[in-house]
Amino acid sequence: MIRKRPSLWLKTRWHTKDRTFVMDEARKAELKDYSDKIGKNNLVPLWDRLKTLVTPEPKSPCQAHLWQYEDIRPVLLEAGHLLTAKEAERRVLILENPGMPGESKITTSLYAGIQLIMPGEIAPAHKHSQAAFRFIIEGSGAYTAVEGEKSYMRKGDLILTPNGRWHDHGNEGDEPTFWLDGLDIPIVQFLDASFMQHHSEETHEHVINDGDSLARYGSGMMPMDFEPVSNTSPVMKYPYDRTRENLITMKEAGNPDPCHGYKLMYVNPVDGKSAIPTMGAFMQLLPKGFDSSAYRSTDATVFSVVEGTGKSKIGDKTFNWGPNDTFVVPSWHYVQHFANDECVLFSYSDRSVQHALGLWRQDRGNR
Ligand code: 1HN
Repeated sequence: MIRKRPSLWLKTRWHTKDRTFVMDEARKAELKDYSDKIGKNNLVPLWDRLKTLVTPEPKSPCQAHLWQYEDIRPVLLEAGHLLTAKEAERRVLILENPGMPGESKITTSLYAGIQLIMPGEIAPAHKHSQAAFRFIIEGSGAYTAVEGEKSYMRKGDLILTPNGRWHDHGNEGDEPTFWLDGLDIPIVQFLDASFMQHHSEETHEHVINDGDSLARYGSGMMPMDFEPVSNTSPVMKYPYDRTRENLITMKEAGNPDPCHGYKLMYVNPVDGKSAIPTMGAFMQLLPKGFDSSAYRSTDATVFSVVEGTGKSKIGDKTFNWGPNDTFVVPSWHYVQHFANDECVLFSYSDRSVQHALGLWRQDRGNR
């Protein structure tokens, strides 16, 4: 039965400051009974939820955090003696955000892990809907092969694994090799679009030489009549020696950005957009003594330190970092970097997704 209550508005006081109604206990109980009743039919009053659903600014469970390489390296090596890469499929320690325990996420939209492959090992070929990149931290002689193109790893290289392509790893050298894996797992999970397949052979046939795609697509030229097969960059490896040289040349020209120092984005040479559609990746150089202006943006960002030591103030916390450490800056948290030495920082985020959807915002620190 619907009761008419013309006098309802008289019973309610409106708090303009926090936009809430003040109700007496009887009315609160009445509304609680109502929501319990309709809940049985899987119905929920929006008036109970609106404030948490639509926030005036980003409010994330993601926390600022630093993972020191010295805490990861020895325990990952220990795993190297506990199980083979083949047994594990991928021998990886997930960098799990302390604000989202059990979720295998470093930010709400991104995954990060540190992977180890021991000399002589292979990690078998598979493919999946999730896109990945490898950012090399330590060791050489190992490779990632994507549909038969082997990219040998050196510190600071970025190697792509576009979604849906066969990929395997191997270590032909004599050093354990460590890298940071970045994947768009939470995005694919959110969209319920995950498929995965194992290859019938342990490794895909290796038929294309290291550097082949870089030569064809990544040198300011393109093969005649080239038709891209996807919106991921056709360049499989962005070698650090090139990236570093570009940053040094920019530094020599001077005029650093107050927030970023000298910063470059890894792009798909076909369209100038992000090299991987679901993940933006960047490399920046901070000159010795650089003290960046406070900056915040809506893309929570994962940083991996390549060279140098320094510290970052993220919100009200300060983290001291050095080579191979990883840290995360949550969405819409002010970040300010201080470089003790000349520093090089790799980073990645979901900026490309937010850009594509018209959601991305930044604030260059005019507080
Ligand atoms: C994967 O395929 C790799 O290929 C690494 O190295 C980490 C995490 C979840 C799902 C697939 C790799 C992964 C992954």
